[in-house]
Parts: sequence; C-alpha cells; structure tokens
Amino acid sequence: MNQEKSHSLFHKAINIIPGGVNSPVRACKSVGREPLFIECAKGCFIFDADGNRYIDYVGSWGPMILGHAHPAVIDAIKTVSELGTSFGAPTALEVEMAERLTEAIPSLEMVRMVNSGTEATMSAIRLARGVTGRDTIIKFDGCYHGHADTLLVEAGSGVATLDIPGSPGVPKSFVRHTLSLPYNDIDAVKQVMSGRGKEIACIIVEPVAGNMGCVLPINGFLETLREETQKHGSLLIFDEVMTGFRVAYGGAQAVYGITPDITCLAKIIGGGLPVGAYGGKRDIMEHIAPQGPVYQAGTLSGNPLAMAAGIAMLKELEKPGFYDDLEKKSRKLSDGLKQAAQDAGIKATFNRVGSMMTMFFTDQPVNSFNDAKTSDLKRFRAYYAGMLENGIYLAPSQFEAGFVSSAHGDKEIEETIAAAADVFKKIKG
Ligand code: KE4
Repeated sequence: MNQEKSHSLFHKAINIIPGGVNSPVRACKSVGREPLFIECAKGCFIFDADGNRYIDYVGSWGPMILGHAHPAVIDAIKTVSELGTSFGAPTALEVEMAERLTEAIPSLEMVRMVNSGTEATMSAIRLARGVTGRDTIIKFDGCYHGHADTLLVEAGSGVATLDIPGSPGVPKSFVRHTLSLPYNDIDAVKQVMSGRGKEIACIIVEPVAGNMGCVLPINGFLETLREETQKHGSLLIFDEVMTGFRVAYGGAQAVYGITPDITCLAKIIGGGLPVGAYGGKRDIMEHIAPQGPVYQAGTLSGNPLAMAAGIAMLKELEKPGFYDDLEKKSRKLSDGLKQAAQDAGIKATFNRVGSMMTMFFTDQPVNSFNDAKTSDLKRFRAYYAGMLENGIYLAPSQFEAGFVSSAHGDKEIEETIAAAADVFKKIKG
C-alpha cells in the first residue's frame, strides 16, 4: 500500500509540530508506525493522502456516530457559516442546544457550553469544589478525563498508551488532592469514603470507561458511587464525553439508571466541531458565573458552527429506531470478530456497550485497568498492522475504544470480519 504522501507529510510535520501531531495518541507510537495523514472521509470510509480507502472504526475518537460528512451536518455548517462564524454574544442556537440537552438528559436542569471535553471536566471539578468547599477528588485508574492538571493522575487514553506516569509539569501540590482508585473496586470506594468522605468534593467517573479500552461498570459499582457521594455530601460527576449520545440518546445514565449531580459532554454534541458541555441540577449550576461565584469562561463557547453541527447531529439521533439499528450493526460486528478469533484459536476478551467496544488480547475478563494491561500488546500491534493492510482503520492502541456508526453497512461489517479472520490466521503463531 503506497503511503508516500503520508510519509513525506509526517517528516515535514515532525519538525514543526511536537511528535508531528496535534494530539499524542494520533502519533501511533504504541503500534510502532508513522501516522497516516487523512485527506477526506465520507460515511464509514476514511481516505489517506495517498488515496487509500479504509473502513473507519475510530470515528474521530467518538463524534462520528453518523459517519463522516453527513449531509445534514455539512448543510447546517454551510448555512450557518455564511451568517458569520462567531459573535462573542448569545445566540438562539445556544438556547436550542441547551433545550435539546436538557430534554435528552433529565439530570441536566441547566447546562453550560465549552469547547472541549477537557474544559467540561475541568469546569465540573471546579464547580464541585466551589459548591462543597472541599478540595479532594476521586477518579479511577485508567479513566481519562482530558488533560487538566488535577486529572492527569493514573489517566487512560494517550497517557496509558504512551505510558506517561502522570505528567511532568503538573505540580505535586496540584495532584495532592486527587485520589485515583481501581475502576470497579467497590470495596476501595467504600473504604476511602468511610474514612475521608467528608473531605471529598466529588467522584468523577466514566460510567462506561473508554480510555483503558472499553470497560463496563460491574453490578453495584455506579450505585455505590451514587450512595457513597450522597451519604457524605460529595457530588457525583459522570464524564459522558464519550458515552453521551453514544451508548443511548440519554447517555450511560439512561442505560444504568443512575442520576449524577453533574454530567460532562463533548464529541457527538458538536458533530465533529470543537465542543464540550457540563450541566446538572439547577441549585448546583447556579453557582457558575455570572449567576454565581465559580468562574468559568470561553471566547468560542457555544459558537454557532458547533451548535448548528451538533443540533443537526442530535436531530438525526432522536429519530425512532436509530439506536436499535446501531445496536444490530454493533452486535453483528462484535459477534463476527468473536467467532473469527475463536476459530483461529486467538485468546481475546470483548467488551461492548452499544456501538463502543474493545477487543482485548487477553483470555481473562477485563473489568479494570490492571486487567486491561494483561493484554498482549505485541499481538495487538500485529493485529492493528494486519487490519490496516486489509483496509480497516482501528484506534492505534489497545487502550482505546472502537466505534460503529450508522453509516457502517452489512457489507462493510462483513468485510471487517473477513479481514480480521485473515489477520487472526496470520498472527496466531
Ligand atoms: P477532549 O479535551 O479531548 O475533547 O476530551 C477529553 C476527554 C474527556 N473525557 C473522556 C471520557 C474522553 O474520552 C476524552 C477524550 N478522549 C480521547 C480518546 N480516548 C481523545 C483523543 C485524543 O486525546 O486525541
């Protein structure tokens, strides 16, 4: 497969952009290859600078649940951009977005738009600290909530992929107030909360983890977080940046029936444009400036292009049967991959919620970051390379989730399963 143009672009980029990329996980370091430079994408297909076509399961790390360049999203951006791109003043589109989000997710009585998932979680943490007057927060190993200093502790995603222990540049004093516990460890949560509950401003969690690979909450885990925070006057923050409108129209909180105090969103709600949001009960959100004293701001927050793209996206997702159809496609893919791995005698564990999933190259259940780390990364690398060779574009890390979109048809899913069967045969040695 000719990748000359990507290669030469990379060698230009690497001199003027750190690592040649604008976000670390894109560098493909953990799969030992240079990144492909993408020219364009349409539906479930992505095309690199050399014109090679791939079936895409990265979906820009989550936003592309409709597939790429969906006509409704593109038309919305075109129409709105001709009216101006940013005013730094409120617009009707922001009201419509807030109405849609608060209707879709009942725990959101008020919502504030920001420009990334990092901003959403960083603001949510500040809000929780402001409301409770407490400093200490709890997160979970392998969960990634963006790169705000206070959250870069035992983080997943790029930090896990690149094995960066926390990160230089984050003062110890900043993370002194951040406790990181094993995901799904109910006893650890109860123990810490019984001893230090009164100090805890909030617990922040990915209700379905996606940044250590896809890891589901075990029975009672989310319920325990809800009970323990209620008991000790702490707030529960669901980081639904990835799961929001992905695993269900109402997010993971609709799937698991748990009501958090604050929810963070991003990715899908911006239709592929820079976006984030955080929201919750009125009496909590009213602490946010200018209504309350907790400061948070953003020049481009709620900008018309991201609002228009996000609204166009949500209009498609709310159509009857959208998630049922996506579930059928996702199940077909994961069942097919499971069968192909079994037929080839490849040890693999599949975790999936709706259209987000991960195949771990381990034969044990994966319920935590330590479990995920038992995966055979060498085998993952070989699988990744083989699938790319076969025209399948996967997340370049064992510690990421893959995504199916409504644009993936039976043909492409069958092609993917066949490609995996071919690769499994080659790598099973
Ligand atoms: P952003 O700041 O990248 O928009 O969002 C941070 C974030 C927060 N919370 C969750 C649950 C997330 O998954 C993310 C970002 N996800 C990663 C991929 N796993 C983004 C990819 C990247 O860093 O380039």
